Amino acid sequence: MSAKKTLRIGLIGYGFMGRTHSNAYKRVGDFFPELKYRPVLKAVCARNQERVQAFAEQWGYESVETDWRALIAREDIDAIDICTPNNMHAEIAIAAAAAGKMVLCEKPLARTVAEAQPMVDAVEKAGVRNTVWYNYRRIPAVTLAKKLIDAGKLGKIFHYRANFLQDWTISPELPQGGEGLWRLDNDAAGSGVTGDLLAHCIDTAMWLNGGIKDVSAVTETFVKERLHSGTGELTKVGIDDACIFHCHFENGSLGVFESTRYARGHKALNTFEINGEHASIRWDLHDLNRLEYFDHRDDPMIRGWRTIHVTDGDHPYMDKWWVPGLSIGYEHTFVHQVADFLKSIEEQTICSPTFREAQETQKVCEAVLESAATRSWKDTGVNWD
Ligand code: SOE
Repeated sequence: MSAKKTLRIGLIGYGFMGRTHSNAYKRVGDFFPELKYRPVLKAVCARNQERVQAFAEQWGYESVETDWRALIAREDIDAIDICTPNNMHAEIAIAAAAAGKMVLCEKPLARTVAEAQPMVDAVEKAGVRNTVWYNYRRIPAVTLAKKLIDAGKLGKIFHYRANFLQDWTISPELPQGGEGLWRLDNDAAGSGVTGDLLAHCIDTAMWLNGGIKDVSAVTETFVKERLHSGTGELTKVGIDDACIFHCHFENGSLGVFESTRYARGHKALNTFEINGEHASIRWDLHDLNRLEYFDHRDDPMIRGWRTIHVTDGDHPYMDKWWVPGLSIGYEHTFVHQVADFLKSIEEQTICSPTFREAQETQKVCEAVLESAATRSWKDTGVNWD
């Protein structure tokens, strides 16, 4: 077997996403042996020397840095993977692209469209490979949904319905800011559930059903003040705790989206349902290996919702894992995205979603927040060809 080429990874940030990405880099070669590139865990970077050293030893990174600029300057790093709070994405990505590094960035691309655009410009000017970790596209059932829609199985689409419901910020005692709670600090995150959770739903929706043309939204901040971990002061909350919006898609269909982190009884209920002229499909992250399908063309005597257990070898990605009937999990979506990224290097293609595609999702998020703030419909300006 010819020697593998290496892709030397420099990871910035080691939280929850640092773990999912590191796991994916370590496992991809075992399950996608045909790939010509293999990731090397070259360095992980974070401010706290002791904690980043411990993470490096636990996961097998060869070295550590405490200044991301030093990491980007290293000649022995090929790709920078950004797992920081959203307010750091732009500066790091722009510097990495200027240094000729490939850039993988956690979602959302940035806090605003204006902050994200120079990121798109930087990677395209430098001609470096780039992708954004909208990982739910790479759940086999979601990829299968894309194949069914693109094959015309559903026919003309009339409705798209999506939820992303969680419950972890309901306590008023939860501070904003600081380790793991930056998502509650508007300065670090840029928004609440809109950029954190609806961004996933919007990316999936546009990937499956095309561009979102305009939106009408309502947001709410239920807990108005929280202690700020950084200042210790009781501070006004600037994020949206919950968001509901409806929209027109470019293809004439209507969309309804809801997200909250106050929904008792739901830990990560990410769902979509799509209704077409011939058929409907629906999917739920809590049962991620299944895609439900209804086809009006079935014999009326047996017409009804059927469950496709998306674990057969001819289902997307599933030939890489176990045997039919045995499921995979959330963590496999990151392995799939790393595999697709490595393949895109080999084939000189793109690994979707690119920064440019993720900027379109950013435009919808921003239009949603503007619509809610002005209690009016907002055009998104999305260009989703
Ligand atoms: C928290 O809401 C969170 O971790 C998001 O930030 C992730 O993107 C989502 O996949 C799970 O929930």
